[in-house]
Amino acid sequence: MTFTLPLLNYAYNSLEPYIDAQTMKIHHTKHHQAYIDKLNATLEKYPKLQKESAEDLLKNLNSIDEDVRIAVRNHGGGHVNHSFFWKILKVEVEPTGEVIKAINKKFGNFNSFKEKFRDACLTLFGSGWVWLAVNKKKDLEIIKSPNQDNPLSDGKTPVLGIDLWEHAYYLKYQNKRADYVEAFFNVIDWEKVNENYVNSSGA
Ligand code: MN3
Repeated sequence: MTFTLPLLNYAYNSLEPYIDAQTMKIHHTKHHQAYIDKLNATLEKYPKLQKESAEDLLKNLNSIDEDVRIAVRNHGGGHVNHSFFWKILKVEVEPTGEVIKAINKKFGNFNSFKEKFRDACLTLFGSGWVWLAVNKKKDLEIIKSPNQDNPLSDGKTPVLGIDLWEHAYYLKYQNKRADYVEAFFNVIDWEKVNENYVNSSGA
């Protein structure tokens, strides 16, 4: 079995003006596809690993042959992270549901959460992701990941995540990561994030 590019259930221009159509198209068809191609090439000689889901590969990195572990971590992470990211994007959905109750409980209020999340985004050095994830204690955590690492590899389940590689925003925002992060808050599909939260925490 080989991994394939998931289709988006929305048009590339549907997140405008916050994320532009050209960025979405290149990000999906070129960057995400490249992770998939490299993951498939990496697993060519490892038929046993091909039977696993990409998420399971990331959850069990330590059990993967050292020869391909880093490649699976990078390209498998790239595939899982982008597949996840596309699904949590939708324009102007009001924050809603159990996840917002949990956010308010953990961070005091939504604005305080947003501030902490933004700080994490702006202090992440280089390329990577910032996540809101559920840890083993069913508690919410803001996590900074370098490269294409995913909280799944640390036993945590992401419910929300932002791609902070420049390819995610450079065409429209250039070096202004803060503006991209601000715009991102207008394209979070809180209904999907809530679904992720409820499924991960048993809330
Ligand atoms: Mn990306």
